[in-house]
Amino acid sequence: MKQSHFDALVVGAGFGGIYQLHKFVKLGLNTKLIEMAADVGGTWYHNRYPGAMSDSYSMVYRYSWDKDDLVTYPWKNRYVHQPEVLKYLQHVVERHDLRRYMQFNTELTRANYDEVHNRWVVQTSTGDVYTVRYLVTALGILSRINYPDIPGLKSFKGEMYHTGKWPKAHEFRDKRVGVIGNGSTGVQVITALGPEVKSLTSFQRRPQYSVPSGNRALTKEERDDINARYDEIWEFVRNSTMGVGLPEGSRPTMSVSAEEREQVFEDAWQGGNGFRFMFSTFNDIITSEEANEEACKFLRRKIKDTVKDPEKARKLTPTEIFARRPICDSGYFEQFNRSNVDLALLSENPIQTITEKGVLMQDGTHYDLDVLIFATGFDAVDGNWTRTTIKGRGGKSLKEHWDKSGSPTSLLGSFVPDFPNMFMLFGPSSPFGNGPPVLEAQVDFIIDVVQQAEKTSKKQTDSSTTNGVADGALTSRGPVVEALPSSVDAWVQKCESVANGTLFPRLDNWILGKNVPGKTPSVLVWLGGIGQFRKYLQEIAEGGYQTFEPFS
Ligand code: NA7
Repeated sequence: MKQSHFDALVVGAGFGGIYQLHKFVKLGLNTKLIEMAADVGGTWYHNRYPGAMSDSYSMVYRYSWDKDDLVTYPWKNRYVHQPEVLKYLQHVVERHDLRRYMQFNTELTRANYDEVHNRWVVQTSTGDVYTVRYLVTALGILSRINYPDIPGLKSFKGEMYHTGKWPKAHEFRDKRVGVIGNGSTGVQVITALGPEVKSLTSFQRRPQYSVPSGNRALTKEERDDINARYDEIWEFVRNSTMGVGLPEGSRPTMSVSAEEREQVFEDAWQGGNGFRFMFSTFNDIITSEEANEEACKFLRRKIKDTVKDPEKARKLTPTEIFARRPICDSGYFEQFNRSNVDLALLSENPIQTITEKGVLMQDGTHYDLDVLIFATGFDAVDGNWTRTTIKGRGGKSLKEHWDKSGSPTSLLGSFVPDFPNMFMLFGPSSPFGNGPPVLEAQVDFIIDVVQQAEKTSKKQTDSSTTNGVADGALTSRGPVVEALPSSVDAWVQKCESVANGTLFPRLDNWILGKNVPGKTPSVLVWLGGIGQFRKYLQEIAEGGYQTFEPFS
C-alpha cells in the first residue's frame, strides 16, 4: 500500500475528467487522475460497439477551449464515430501533456471525508491510498451498464455482449444475432450489423421514432466556414438549449398552415438529426400534446413509406408520443427491408426466457441465436455514484444521503451538502444536452468556486497568523466548499418544474430514472437548457456564491 497526498484527485478520464485535470494543473494544484479503464475515453472507451457515433455535430462534439486545435484538428464528416472520439481525446491528452498525471486500470473503491483534517481519503483497487483536498468524480452518466431482468439470462451458451462493454474485436459473419433494446444504441448497432450478419432479430419492447442523421462528408469550404465562425458557433452553443449547434424553433407548431408544417418537418427530416427534428422545427414539440401528435403523424408516415413489409412497418411504428431522447440513424428502418433482418415485438409476444440456444417467446416461438447483444442502456446518471462507496460527513454514504432525500439530487449536478470538496461532473440534476459544453460549464464553475474559496481561506489564514505561523488547526485545513441544503432544494425544484412542463415524464426513460427495475423514478436532469444553466452559474458567482456555506 502506498499513501500519497495530492491537492486534487480526479476520477475518470472521459471528456469531463480530462478537462478538469487540465484546469487543476493550470491552476497549479498538485493533481492526479485515476481511471478504471486501460486508457482515456470514458464512455467512449467502453461503448465501442459497431455504429457507435455521437449525434451532436463533429464541430461541437469537442472542447471549445483550445482554439488552435479547434481549427486544425482534422475531422471529415458531420458526425464523429467512436474511434474518432477516442483518437481525439488521446490527442488532447498528448497535446496538453496530461498523461503523466494519469493512472489507468485503477478504480476508486472507497472515499471517506475526514472532517478533522478537511480532506478526502481515497482507496483504490490497486491498494493505493490518497489523501486529497478536492475530489472530483467524473464517473460517467451513461456508464454503469443495465442488464434486463429477463429470466434465463445466464443460461445462454452463445456469445453475449452488452454494447456498453464491447470487446475490441468481434466476428459475426455467418452468425445469427439477436439484439435486445432499441434506444439510440440499439438503433445504431442494428443499423451497423444488418448488412454484416447472417440474420438479425431485434427484440423490441417499445418501438422508437428515429430520423435520418444526415451524416456525410463536409467539404473544404464548409470546414473553412466553420473555422472562420468558431467563436460565434460556441457563443451560440453556450446560449442554446441543447448545445448541439442547431438553431432552435421559435414558432408554435399550430401557428402555421398544415402545408407549411409538413414542409418544416420534411426539411428537418432531409436536414437530418433527432435534436433538429425535436427542437428546431417548432418550439412546442415536447410541451404541447397537439404539436407532438403532428410530429408523430409525420414520423409514423415516414416509417410506413420506408419499410416495405406492412407487418414489419406496423410493428416498428410507435404508438407513444415523441418524448424520449431524440434518436437519429444512418438507415435504421431500411435495415428491415433486408430479408435477414426482422423484429419481435415484445408487447405482443413477450420473451418467456432466454435459453441455452436463444430466446423463447411466450407463444412458443424459439429464436435460435449464436450471439445475443444487450443494447439495454445504463443505470444512468446516479448509477456510478451509488455503486461506489463515497462517505461524507458523519460517515454517511452518498447512496444513504440520496435515499434519505428520496432521490439523487445535487446543486447544479456537482455539489452535495455533507460532501464538502467533493464535486461531480454530470451528476444528478445536470443539464441534458451536448456533453462537452455541459461539462465545460461545470468544470469552469468548479474552478471558479475553488479559486474563490482558496482566496477566502487564504485571507482568513493570513489575518489569523502571526509571523506566518497559523494560530490554530482550523486555518491550515484549507477551504471547505459545500452546497447549502436549501440551494439544492431550490435547484431540484427548478429541475422538476421544467421537466413537468414537458411531455418527457409521461414515458419511461433513463432521464427520469424509469428504465431500471427497482429504481425510484425522479427527475435526473435539468431540461431547461445549457444557456439558462450558464446564466444561473453567472448569477451565483455575481451574487457572491451564496448557494454555498460561507467559505472558510
Ligand atoms: P436506452 O435509451 O435506455 O435504451 C435501452 C433499450 O433497452 C430500450 O429500447 C429499452 O426498451 C430496452 N430494454 C431495457 N430493458 C429491457 C427489457 N427488460 N426487455 C426488453 N427491452 C429492454 O439506452 P441506450 O444505450 O440506447 O441509450 C442511452 C443513452 O446513451 C442515449 O440516450 C444516448 O445519450 C447515449 P424500452 O424502450 O424501455 O421499452
